[in-house]
Amino acid sequence: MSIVPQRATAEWQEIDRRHYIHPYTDSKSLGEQGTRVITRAEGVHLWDSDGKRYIDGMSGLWCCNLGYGRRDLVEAACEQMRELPYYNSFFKTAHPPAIELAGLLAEVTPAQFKHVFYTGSGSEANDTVIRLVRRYWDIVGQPNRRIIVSRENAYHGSTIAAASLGGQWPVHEQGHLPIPNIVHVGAPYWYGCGGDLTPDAFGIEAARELETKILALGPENVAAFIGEPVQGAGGMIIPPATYWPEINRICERYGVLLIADEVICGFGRTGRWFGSERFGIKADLMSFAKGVTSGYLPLGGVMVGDRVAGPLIEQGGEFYHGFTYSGHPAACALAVANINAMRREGIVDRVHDELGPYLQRRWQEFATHPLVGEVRGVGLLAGIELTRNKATREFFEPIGDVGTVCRDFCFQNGLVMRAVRDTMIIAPPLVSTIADIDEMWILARKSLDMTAAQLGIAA
Ligand code: PXG
Repeated sequence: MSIVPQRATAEWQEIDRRHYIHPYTDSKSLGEQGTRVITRAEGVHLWDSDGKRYIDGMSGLWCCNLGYGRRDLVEAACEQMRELPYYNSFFKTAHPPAIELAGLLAEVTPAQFKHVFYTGSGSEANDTVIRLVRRYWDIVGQPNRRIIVSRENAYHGSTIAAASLGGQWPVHEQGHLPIPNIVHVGAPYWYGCGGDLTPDAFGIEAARELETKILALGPENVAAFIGEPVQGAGGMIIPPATYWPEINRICERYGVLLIADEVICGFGRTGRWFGSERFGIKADLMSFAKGVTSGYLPLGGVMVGDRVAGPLIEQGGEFYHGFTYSGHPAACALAVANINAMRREGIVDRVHDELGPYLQRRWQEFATHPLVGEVRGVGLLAGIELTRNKATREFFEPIGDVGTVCRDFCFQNGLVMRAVRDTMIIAPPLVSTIADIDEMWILARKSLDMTAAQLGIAA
């Protein structure tokens, strides 16, 4: 029997309206509309409290990589809860799931990563990154290296530190951010900023902004550079092929630590275990969350590369940092089951060889749609940038309204897609079938056509 009572949708909406402040939401306007209540899910489908079915093109929030309703994942967590529902890793203790997961993570991450620090989320992981970076430079005797360089449109989370790393100015304005010693350079967003340059030329130029910034600040003051391999919540910004190799070169040249935020790209999303492998990023630290448990339970962490782990462990003494839920046993047990299932079922290879290329091929068909300026993607990530004028890549004014219209049509048509400004985003579960991708394509096409019709543009 369900512990949560069954109610009519309107009743839930009323309680929600009275008591619930949602994340990233205008509560007043949600209150007027009424919240959409999702009650159950199976595979790649969701159902709401009125029984309407949706195909989930966003894997929840870019996390439910193995889809919903996996008994093996649920059982792993339940069994662990029965055996040991909670214990911590402070004060020289640990428990089997956290230890086993650490070993597994060292196996599936790039070779320089042999150590993990657990957190409860991606935001906490990026806060931890800042603590690790500062600690590292203190230990190795360069305490002036304090500044971390991030990028416009980056999303690294919602705590004070993670939101400071983020590059979304309205967020900074609301939160009186960033905290000191965090600066930003431009994003490798060719469509929006590349002008007449080729993508490859623009990739070099965007990377060189980092070099210019390091030289202006003084390399002796620069601690690290952080970037998502692909900027997800910032609008599916896929860097040109030239970008990351140039970032590697610059970080190496000035001794700056390189941090890959793998919260979205990690665990198979790009067709490799980590986005760093897909783009050849030589990272010293890697934050992760989301896909490590397919979102079934909250878990995040930082993979600590040898360059940082060596001094931290050998010379650092006690690291005054940790969370009550660092390495929660149920979440770790579930993550072990999740990674084992990914290996057993060949999920990453399937995204690389079959599903990713299929999604990209189908999504490119949208490029000829009159509303579409660019289709870009990698693996099971894709974005459709909507435009007023295909030739000039002109944005709609005000930015974001057309994306919201299209997003609402998607919901109406039974497809979950996310709009970032006027870019429609899809990040389907890694266990989707070809037929699921086809269903998403049909509904996305219908939603684009309805959006065009509303704007008076012939589709
Ligand atoms: N880094 C990246 C790259 C992310 O995408 C975080 C860190 C923070 O993780 P937590 O677990 O603290 O949320 C994220 C989270 C969206 C959306 O609307 C994206 C995220 C979270 C919520 C909404 O696209 N990404």
